[in-house]
Amino acid sequence: MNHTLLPKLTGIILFSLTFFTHSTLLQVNDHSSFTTTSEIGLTPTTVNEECDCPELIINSDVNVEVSNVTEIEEALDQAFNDDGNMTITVLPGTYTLSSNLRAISANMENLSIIGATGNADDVIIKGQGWNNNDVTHIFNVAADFFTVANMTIGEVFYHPIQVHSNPNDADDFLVQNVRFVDAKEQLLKVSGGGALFADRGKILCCEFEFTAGIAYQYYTGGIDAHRSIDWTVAYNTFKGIRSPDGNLAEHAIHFWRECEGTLVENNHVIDCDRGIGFGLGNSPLNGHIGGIIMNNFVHTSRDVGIGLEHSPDTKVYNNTVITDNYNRSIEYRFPATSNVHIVNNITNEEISDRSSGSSGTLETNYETSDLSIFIDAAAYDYHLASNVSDIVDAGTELTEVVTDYDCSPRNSIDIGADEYNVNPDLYPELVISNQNNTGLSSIELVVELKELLDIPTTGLVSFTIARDAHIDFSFDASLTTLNGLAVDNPEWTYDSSNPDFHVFNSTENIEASGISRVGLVLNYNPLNSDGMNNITVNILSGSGAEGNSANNAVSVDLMYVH
Ligand SMILES: [Ca+2]
Ligand SMILES: [Ca+2]
Ligand SMILES: [Ca+2]
Ligand SMILES: [Ca+2]
Repeated sequence: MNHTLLPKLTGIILFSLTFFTHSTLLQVNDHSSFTTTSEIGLTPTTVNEECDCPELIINSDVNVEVSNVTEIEEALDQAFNDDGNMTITVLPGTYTLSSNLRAISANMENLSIIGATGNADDVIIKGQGWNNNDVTHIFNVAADFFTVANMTIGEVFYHPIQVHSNPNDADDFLVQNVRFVDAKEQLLKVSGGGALFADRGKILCCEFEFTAGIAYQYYTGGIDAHRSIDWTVAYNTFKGIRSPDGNLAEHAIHFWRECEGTLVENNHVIDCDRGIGFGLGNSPLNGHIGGIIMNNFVHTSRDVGIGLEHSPDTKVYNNTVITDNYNRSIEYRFPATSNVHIVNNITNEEISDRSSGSSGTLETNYETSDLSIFIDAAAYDYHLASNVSDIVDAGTELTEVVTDYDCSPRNSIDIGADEYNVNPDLYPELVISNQNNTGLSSIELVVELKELLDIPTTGLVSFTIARDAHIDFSFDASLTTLNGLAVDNPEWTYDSSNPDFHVFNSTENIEASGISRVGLVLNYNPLNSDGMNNITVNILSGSGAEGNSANNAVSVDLMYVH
């Protein structure tokens, strides 16, 4: 299923379709996978069930393919000499470094290094093992707009990736669909030390893991970020970030030392010593400001799931946090941790200020020791197994939380990271034979009604098409095929009584994850003029028990000349 597209793209898609001229079959919808096809075969990766990573934007026309370590080194030399502006496509294979690659120096802006297949397992770049300092890093980054994607990196003495904020600040860093494994220290480090900040980094759809289920020493962690502003950490998985020693490992996700505005959402933390942390201790030099931690599944094995320490104005919304061997799932500590807002979290242990002088507001959190409310807590799957009345629809509505851990829509918000689906969600798509009409013409239009949440509709489903003087049709209730598609007209009735809309009503339920199609042959009349208009289809809110009206409309532009 590929039914989550960034909503902001919808306008672009509709706009671009008007420039397709003679296609015979165009599909228009809110959820399609219309994307720019890249010459290097990038495949968006799905981590959570319905969360798609964004299409990678390649910054340059200069694309160099590499298939061995020497070619990687030569490509990096070229990127250095050309001041960046290059894509290096890494063909499938295992690349074992015997010394560090050239650092990504500040002049090498707009450099992307991307695995060719889109599968992170197909390209492996590794060092000589965690205890051999011949290779300390894979990518050591001081340049702006550096992108790395679609590969596995690790087995190094320090960090698979280090992003610098000093003396050059690497802004707009992006890592996507990368597996970080088996380094001696933190798997991704953002280092501080000067007056500058690394801004707007993004860490998306990655995995951070010690493959033995435990690290080599306590001085390690997942993401360890200093002096970072407005970073996004989303759709990642963290596993086995655990210390073998008495001292704890650092958090799976830790932003501290003058970080600000971090968004941490839709991550899955599994069997780590500590989960998500903003700030550390009681010093502003080690603190964090603001930010949001939401829609995460967090499981820790030795210490806190979510910890705020010297972290004012931080929001902790709709997380599910299970803490083994520790009696606080969420902590907010020290006097500077003020005005925090902790809402709609499910925890198995308490949410506590530790009587440390911190202050904030707690609303509609839910603590339970009964892990049978989850689908499979033993496997760290914290989706709700049933309609628990104190959780489902029992949350506080929050403008920031519009989707859940699965990127499914929220409606009557639940507590915790997973929204339990009790209603189906329908959305429309249009398949149209022709968007350009000269004189009187015929258009074959198929309206598709698709169910998104694997729940069947109950009761009447209704949709409308706005009336338009250019368009006339007669509904054929016996039609079963149109434009190469099977259509379900016998299961629909047409109501012509509304002066503003053509109204269609179903006589059958739409199956879970099913599709029902209505086929129409439209007679199009330009009415002695030239111009553009559109066909707009809208599913009636609540019809068929459908529970999300945000995706119920679709429209397609029509060009006409007389
Ligand atoms: Ca900066
Ligand atoms: Ca709900
Ligand atoms: Ca869900
Ligand atoms: Ca809907």
